[in-house]
Amino acid sequence: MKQFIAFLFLIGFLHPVMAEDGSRLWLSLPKENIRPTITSNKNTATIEVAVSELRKAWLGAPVVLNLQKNKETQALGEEGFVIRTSGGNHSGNGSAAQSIIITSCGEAGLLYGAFHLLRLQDTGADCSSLNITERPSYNIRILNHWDNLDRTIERGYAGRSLWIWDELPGTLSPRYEQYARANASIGINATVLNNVNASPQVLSADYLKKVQALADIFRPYHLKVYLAINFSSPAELGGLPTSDPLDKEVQKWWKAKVKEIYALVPDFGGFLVKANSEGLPGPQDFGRTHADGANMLADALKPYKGIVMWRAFVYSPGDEDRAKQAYQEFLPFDGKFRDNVIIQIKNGPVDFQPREPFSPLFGAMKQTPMMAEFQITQEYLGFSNHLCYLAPMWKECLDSDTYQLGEGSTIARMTNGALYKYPITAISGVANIGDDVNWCGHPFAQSNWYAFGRLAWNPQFTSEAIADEWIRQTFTSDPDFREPVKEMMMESREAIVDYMMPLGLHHLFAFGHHYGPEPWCNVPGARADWLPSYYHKADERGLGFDRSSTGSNATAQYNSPLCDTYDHLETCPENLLLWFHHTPWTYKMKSGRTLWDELCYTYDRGVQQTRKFQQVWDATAKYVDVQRFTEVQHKLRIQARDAVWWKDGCLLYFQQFSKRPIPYSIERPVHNLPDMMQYHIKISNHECPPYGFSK
Ligand code: GCW
Repeated sequence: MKQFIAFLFLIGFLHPVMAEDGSRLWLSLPKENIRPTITSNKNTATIEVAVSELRKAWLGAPVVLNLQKNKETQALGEEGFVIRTSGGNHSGNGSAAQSIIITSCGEAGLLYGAFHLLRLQDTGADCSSLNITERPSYNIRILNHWDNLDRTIERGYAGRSLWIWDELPGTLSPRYEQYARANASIGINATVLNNVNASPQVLSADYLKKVQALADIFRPYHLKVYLAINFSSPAELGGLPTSDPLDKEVQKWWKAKVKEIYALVPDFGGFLVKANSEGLPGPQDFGRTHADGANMLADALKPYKGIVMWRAFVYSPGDEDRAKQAYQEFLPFDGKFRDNVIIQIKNGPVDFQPREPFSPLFGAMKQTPMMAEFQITQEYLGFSNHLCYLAPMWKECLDSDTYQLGEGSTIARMTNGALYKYPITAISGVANIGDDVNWCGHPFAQSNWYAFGRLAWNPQFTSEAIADEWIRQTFTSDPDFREPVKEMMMESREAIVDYMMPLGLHHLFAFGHHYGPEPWCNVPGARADWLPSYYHKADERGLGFDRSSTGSNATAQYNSPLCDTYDHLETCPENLLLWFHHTPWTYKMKSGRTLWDELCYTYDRGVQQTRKFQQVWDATAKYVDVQRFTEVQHKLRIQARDAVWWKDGCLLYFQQFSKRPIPYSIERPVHNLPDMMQYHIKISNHECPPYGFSK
């Protein structure tokens, strides 16, 4: 053992790349020697952060931070900024320029400008002649933590919650500030601290003091705090006989609670609400509507400029196709919400699957602000074991055309104020952050936190450009590392779709934890819509959910021409085929293969991709420190093994229905279906490895 440790120490010592444990994230390394002057025309806590960030790491020309209202800065808003170089002869990082001036009409703009300048430096941009204007696309760029008060995290795979509630408000972990700093560096300006499956306790006087302590730390970083609330808090916490939103005492209770919150946190953002969803309480428990519930809270928050983010993630176990229910339930309330309510809609109509079509609600509401909810944590994408760069998946949704106001009504433009001038615009992501040293469990999962921030700032950025920035800041700019790794990131989501759920398959997951495949899963007494067979509908004829006009008619929820495109087998995009159509095994795909053969080839392609990722990564050893190299290598091995497990499990199971051979040119199964049906991939909720199988 001792010898082994000595060996590890030696390779660490001899290794050309400085040791890193991932805790730095993508942030600039402090620089020791060069100290250009950094000045500002005003001093506030936020401007001080901006100044100190530049003092720590900026190597170029002197920088002036200029808080100034003029026509240009006012047009960019308080979070927007201008960066210009002045004087000097221009070369390299701006050191030849006389100075660089960052101007904004808001202190937040100066903070974001400072981080932008550092990003330019760290990504190797030419800073000699800058003329940059930037403003964020959405007003609210918010993380949703599904963190419970006992520090477990629902669907969290990177350790325990960052918030050490027991110690707050007395003891303040240094990580609180580091968290705020990381968010500020990518423009995230809001955070919901607790799980949408909310405990009423978070609104107790004790907890609100803890919330206050966090808000105080976050404030200089321009990070606003929001809370998820439990709709029956008036009864459960306040002891009232009811939580009926039309009850005067209930309304009074919420008003008093909101007043108490703002006394502690004057810039509190508002509430996120999961109501009448998956067994949680809500207005319907009292015969009231989503609008009644949301508006009651909105009225309490309005005097303080607080908002309500009301989630549309609702579905019940009846006969109706789950994918249709949010639309059916919410559309009747279009235009019935207060102006400080925004409806938060998951990207797809079911639930963060590796691939879904976009939620048709985005193309339906005409008088209600809507915001997208993405999942940064990889509940359905291999937890923090699988390398999956999510920007392409989010872009796929944001760039989807809803056709609501004709061509070009993309989800990005439907929600960011381009097409509707609502007072609030927002975008949210379910956080993948925990107390692991590297924050996100998988070193590459950090790229998803990063990408969420960058896309929330500007959904027009390309996934590739964001990956490029992230790699340069997190690892190295060396093209021999950067290019292959970027390609791997860009292909990673599609690879996962291929080996987990290609061609529009969805929800084939094991019950409860959602890690491995269990298309056969049948938990006695479980709700039908929580079981894979509800979604894949495999039978001797074929595979897939008929959501066309001959089936559940979910296709009709999309605007023309999409409703027709999706409705017909021949025009439906093949990557959504089994989402919308129960398709015969013999159906001829565009490749000329039958559906069955295509399915086999696609699963196999996914497996082959994971092998390729291993090769790509192993070849990067000399560019990466030992710790991060080994961590990724280890996780890619798990991923490659899981991919085979997925392929064998799904193909062998579906083969029982297709009764066709797995094409002989692809890899043969290495597992037996009866074994797979008996064993589950073993995972524990908080840490993914140790890897193994259990009964
Ligand atoms: O994706 C499902 C998850 C639940 C989650 C729920 C939701 C927080 O499996 O864990 O609960 O969605 O989004 O409300």
